[in-house]
Amino acid sequence: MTTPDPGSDRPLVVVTGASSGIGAASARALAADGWHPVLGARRVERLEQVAEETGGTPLELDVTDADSVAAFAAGVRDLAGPTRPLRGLVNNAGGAQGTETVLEADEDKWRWMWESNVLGTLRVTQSLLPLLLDSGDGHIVTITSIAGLETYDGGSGYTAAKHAEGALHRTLRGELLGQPVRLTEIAPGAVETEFSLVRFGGDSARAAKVYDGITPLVADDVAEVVAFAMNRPSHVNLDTIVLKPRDQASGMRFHRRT
Ligand code: 8X3
Repeated sequence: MTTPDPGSDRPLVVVTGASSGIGAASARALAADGWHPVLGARRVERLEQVAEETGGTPLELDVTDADSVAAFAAGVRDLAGPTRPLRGLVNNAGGAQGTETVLEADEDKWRWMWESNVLGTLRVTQSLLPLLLDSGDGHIVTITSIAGLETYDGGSGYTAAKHAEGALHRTLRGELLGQPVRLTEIAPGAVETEFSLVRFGGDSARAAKVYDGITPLVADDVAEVVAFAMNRPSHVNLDTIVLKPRDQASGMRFHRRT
């Protein structure tokens, strides 16, 4: 006798960058709302922890590597089926490296930001779109950033990549018009996660300064918005959602209490 899979009647949602931060929090929020999260990231051990908490499925994924994305997509295809369609994709993997001016810009950091934010989102979206369409009611949520809507000093590599990622996502809104798939762009401002630690190459003192004297958003604040958007009825498409801490007016303007 085989053990029934408790996730078999829950729709699948792929979450990239699911090992920590906004990705892990989104997986938790969606699991609580009845989704079966398929968790993609490079750090498999951490993914397994999130999988345990959410009843989800961990699958190794490096969005900067086309072969890794192909293997990941094959794994998702194996999990999906008529009782468990792939109905959601949360494009969350990505990040920033450095705060050099344009004059000092480091090409390797730019390349990594384009690979992880732009081409990563392209690869994952391309490979999963057929399954999302087959479900008859798909939804793509892309976590961009306020950096996809404005520029700020020292942010050129990241703002350029996030603008491009936003353009890719928004283009789909037109190209897929008439097809059963919704598209939501969520553009957060300052969220305290590992984001700044990665940006500053592991320098925790510099990372902490970003949030000095403000009350930043936390990953759960964004995750609640992801889940809210995905749980609207099929005819309701929340198109673009910008969320910032009350203490932030723009990428460069904060109210700091210190
Ligand atoms: C992170 C927000 O303002 O550092 O995506 O670009 S910001």
